[in-house]
Amino acid sequence: MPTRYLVTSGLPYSNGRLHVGHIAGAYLPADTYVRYLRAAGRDVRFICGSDDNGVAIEISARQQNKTPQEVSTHFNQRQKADFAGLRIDFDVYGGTHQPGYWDIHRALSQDFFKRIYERGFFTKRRTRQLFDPQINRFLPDRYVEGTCYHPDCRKPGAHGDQCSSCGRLIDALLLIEPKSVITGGPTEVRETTHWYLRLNDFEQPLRDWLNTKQGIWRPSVLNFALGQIKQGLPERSMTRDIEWGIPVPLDDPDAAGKVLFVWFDAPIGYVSFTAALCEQRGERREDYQKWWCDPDTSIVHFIGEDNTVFHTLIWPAMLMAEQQHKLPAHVVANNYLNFKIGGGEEEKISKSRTPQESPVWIEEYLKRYDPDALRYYLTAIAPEAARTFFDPAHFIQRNNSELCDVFGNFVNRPLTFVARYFDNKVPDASAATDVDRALVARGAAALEKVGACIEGFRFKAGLEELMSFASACNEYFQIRAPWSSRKTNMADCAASIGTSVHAVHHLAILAAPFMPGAAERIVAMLGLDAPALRWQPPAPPATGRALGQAQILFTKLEGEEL
Ligand code: B3M
Ligand code: ZN
Repeated sequence: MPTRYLVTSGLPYSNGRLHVGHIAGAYLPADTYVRYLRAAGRDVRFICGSDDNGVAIEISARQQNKTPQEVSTHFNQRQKADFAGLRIDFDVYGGTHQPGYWDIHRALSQDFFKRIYERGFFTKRRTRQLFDPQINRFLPDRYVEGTCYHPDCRKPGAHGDQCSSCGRLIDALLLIEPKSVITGGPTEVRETTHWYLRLNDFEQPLRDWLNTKQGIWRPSVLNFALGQIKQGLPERSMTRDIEWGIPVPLDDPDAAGKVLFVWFDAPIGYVSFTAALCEQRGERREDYQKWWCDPDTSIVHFIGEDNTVFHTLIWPAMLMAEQQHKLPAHVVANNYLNFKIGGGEEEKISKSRTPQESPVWIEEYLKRYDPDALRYYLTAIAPEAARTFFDPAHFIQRNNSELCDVFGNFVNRPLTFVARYFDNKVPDASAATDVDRALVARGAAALEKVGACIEGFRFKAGLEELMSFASACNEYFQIRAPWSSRKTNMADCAASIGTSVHAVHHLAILAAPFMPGAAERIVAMLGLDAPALRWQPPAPPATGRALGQAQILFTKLEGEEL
């Protein structure tokens, strides 16, 4: 077992608000994983921040008549607040062009580039590139759109770097009928100079490394990456002709005015934010190496499916080329989460088409609803193996019939019983029966099973295990019927209620990685505090100990509300 875990979530571009699809993809599972690891006593750092450089931000700024700095800082703050509202608690939320992070990020990124340069893995090449004559500038790959040239795809809407339909890498110059995304006009081909990372030099090392992950990583991720290698990895330009970004650190007139490709510096953000975090905690900047250069640290990247190429091939190739930092132990990729209302069509959540006040935007959701309810639903429908969709009616139904009627109901019944008939003190469970002992054993087994699911990145299965324990608790309560034994056999009644209180404690521990707010509310109702959430079978509640005040755990939602 590794001694340390460095967990990252893909860095969101700081030019838009977060929606449920982002959260389900790269953030919620990572937060669940981190909470579990911490509860299990492991040493973890959880790293994220915004991806501020590059052309996407530059274009947004142009459209809004603002500077890239203004746009990226605004959305960096917005995203940070959204994450906090959902209780996605990073140790650091940096930003690749934000005050407090930019200096260190630029320095580390330039060092990275220079090391790869010195080791000879870049080819300097005079090339032809698509140019938009209307605005007199070269078009970075993201800003060219055309029809995919892969014969079995041929779909429109392919970008100059990657096809959004088939997901394969694209050479922009081969696109069929390329158009400028900025002006919509036709493009021209002109000459420029760039530095290309020779990915093909790493085909064999990448294949060997990926093969060590067989049976450990999700097959979809591995097969995709190995499939790309099989087709051959073209060299990729790591520099760009734009202004907003990290200057290319070479003493070469051809490098003047160019910046690093945003996908070159973005993953280095994971490293630079770790270094910034060390400084924030009063350590030295170099202490980040304990997390990035030490074989005892397990580095885990959580990402959305469209980032798979970069995290399984290009970033690892960069690491192999520069030779100072460790490769990730895991890359956990989720599929897209779409959106669907009633019997309507499944659609992508989009800045322009999805209504601004829709609760699929996290900012809107948090104005009205409980973050735990969303965390529950997004884990229950997690797109771990295939795309899934967010359906508001389905969300309400699962909130009401599962969270309220099963989980909340079981927590509420014994606790209100204790308040009513036992002076709100834990009753004496010494008359416990085999049925009581079986429930407690089942709780301990659930801890093992859910823990194994989370460590295996099967969050949905872990949540199902938790809910099946909650159902078992309800069945237990029905069978033991304390409302009737209260009249006939008080010792038996006390044993069933004491056991139920113990089971509620198990539920709090099990729920904590998934629904931290609910877990804290239960702990308060039990009259305990945070250490009670350690991932281990809890001791039986001491007879006579006073409980806190019982309250409703989850709120029912009405159909019309969403
Ligand atoms: N910003 C892409 C995205 O949001 C990108 C992730 C960077 S992770 C280093 O899809
Ligand atoms: Zn395609």
